[in-house]
Amino acid sequence: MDFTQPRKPPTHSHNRLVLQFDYDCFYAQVHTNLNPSLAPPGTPLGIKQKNILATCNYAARARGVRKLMLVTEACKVCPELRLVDGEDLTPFRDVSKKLFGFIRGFSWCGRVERLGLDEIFMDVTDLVDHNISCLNRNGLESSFFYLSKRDPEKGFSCDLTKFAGMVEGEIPENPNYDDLGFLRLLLGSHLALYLRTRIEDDYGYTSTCGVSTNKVLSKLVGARHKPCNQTTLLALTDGDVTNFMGDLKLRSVPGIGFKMASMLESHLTGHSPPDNPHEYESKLKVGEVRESPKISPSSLEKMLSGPGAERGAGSRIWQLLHGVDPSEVKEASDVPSQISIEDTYKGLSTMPQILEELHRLSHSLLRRMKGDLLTRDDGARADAGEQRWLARPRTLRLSIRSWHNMHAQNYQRASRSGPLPNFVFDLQSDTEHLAERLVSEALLPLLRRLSSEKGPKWNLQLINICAANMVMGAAEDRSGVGRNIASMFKHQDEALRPWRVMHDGSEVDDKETGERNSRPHVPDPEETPNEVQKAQVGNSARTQRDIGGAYSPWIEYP
Ligand code: DGT
Ligand code: MG
Repeated sequence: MDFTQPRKPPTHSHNRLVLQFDYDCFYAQVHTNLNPSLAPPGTPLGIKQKNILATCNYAARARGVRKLMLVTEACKVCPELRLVDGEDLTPFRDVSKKLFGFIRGFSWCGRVERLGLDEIFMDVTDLVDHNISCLNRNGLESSFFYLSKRDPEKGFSCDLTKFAGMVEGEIPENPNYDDLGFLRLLLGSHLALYLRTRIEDDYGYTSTCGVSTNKVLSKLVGARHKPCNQTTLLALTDGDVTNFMGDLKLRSVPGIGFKMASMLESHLTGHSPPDNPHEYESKLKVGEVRESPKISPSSLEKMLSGPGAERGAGSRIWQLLHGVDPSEVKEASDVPSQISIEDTYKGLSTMPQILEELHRLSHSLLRRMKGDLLTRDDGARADAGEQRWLARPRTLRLSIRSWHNMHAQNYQRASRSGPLPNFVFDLQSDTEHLAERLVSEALLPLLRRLSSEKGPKWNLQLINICAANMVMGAAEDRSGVGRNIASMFKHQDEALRPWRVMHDGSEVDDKETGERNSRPHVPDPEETPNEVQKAQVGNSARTQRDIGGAYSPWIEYP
């Protein structure tokens, strides 16, 4: 190893302000709000999906119940635990959409990004900078935060002699109110409190928020005080940021996966990496890695090299180790880049079982497409009020994961794709009928093409069906939405860019179309990096998840 390679720390940018919201025990709050009698205050509640707890409320956590515990184990730990089935994701998605729309309404620049169902990033630099320019330094305790440039009455009062919520870092005895970085964080903390209070008062949802200068830092600091609280990372210098990062566990950094952490650990300690990195709990701290002379952007790049590796990944990890994250909060889009539904199984082996599941998943997919891609045409056409497709996916992809050798935990994921038949856009036919046709006319042929992947017999552990390759408007669309096709492609390109290099190594050639189906595995846009990680801990934790949205999480390095 060349120890002389440059280890220059990356440069921080302190000129943005990013808020990260994360609703507390989200699924549990959704069910409690739908049915308050379910869990009066103090009652432990778990949301189960199959045999696992997707989440539990904080009363349950206080009694030792944990997210992703087996239901049997949770009931042993807390016999009074109330359980609700959370397999139907519709209520979670509906609430998530509603709250996202609400928060987005406060943004001036539109940079509001949803990650998973319960996390939102919001770049509020413009709002905060405008308020800094209006600041009356002689009356800080009775300040007014303007939420609109045009309407001076729209806003809220706040006391800017102190931060709102918790602060990570030293608050100076005599703060410098000319320090733009300090002011941004101070004002950002009050905006965060205001928005959290509104979400709670107007909709009944408590949340946690992180306030910092980029997405990674705001997410990391937001997790410091849970639930129902917020934390501002008062890090005004590069040194403050690296200090904050130094004590964190490597695995807690969004974007650093199990494999990466175990690889780094074995690189630093000289021990061979564990057989199954997913089950491995690395205790390594960010600081230990960063300070090691063996680690540099180029050594990281070498470590990450291999088929499908992204160029520049070494520098990106080097940046993360220093808390540097140049990624922008993406502008919200009304159109998801793809919609997909999947479910996991203990091993589907007979054709009737597989057909039944394909039918069920198709039904969900079509319902999702209608929910996410149909819009009311209120004026562009003579027959105002008619529903039309905002966008149409062109490709249907069927992916399976099947056990080849259950004892060796040896499974393979494979997929085939083909055109999504036009009949699915027929608004006159009922969804049940369309789902049946989709199975028989499109999915079964794809399944037949997958039969070479199944081993001696079908033994399916996962089925995923995905409507991809979204095209805005439609050929027969007379309303002019088609004009946006170029910008849609540009947006889609941008949204998918982070994954372009992440080949799902087990995907196979799509022989019939002649194209290599090496499309990177696009992580579930409604799944946070955390969800990806959790799902890897125990796949049984993943039950039917429907996937859609152009809300791109960061790259999850393996
Ligand atoms: P929190 O944020 O710690 O107060 O708790 P939650 O429940 O909000 O957890 P979070 O933010 O990690 O995830 C949001 C929701 O997403 C959660 O209520 C259930 C679901 N979820 C998260 N991870 C997984 C997973 O690995 N499997 C399944 N099935 N659902 C998950
Ligand atoms: Mg949450």
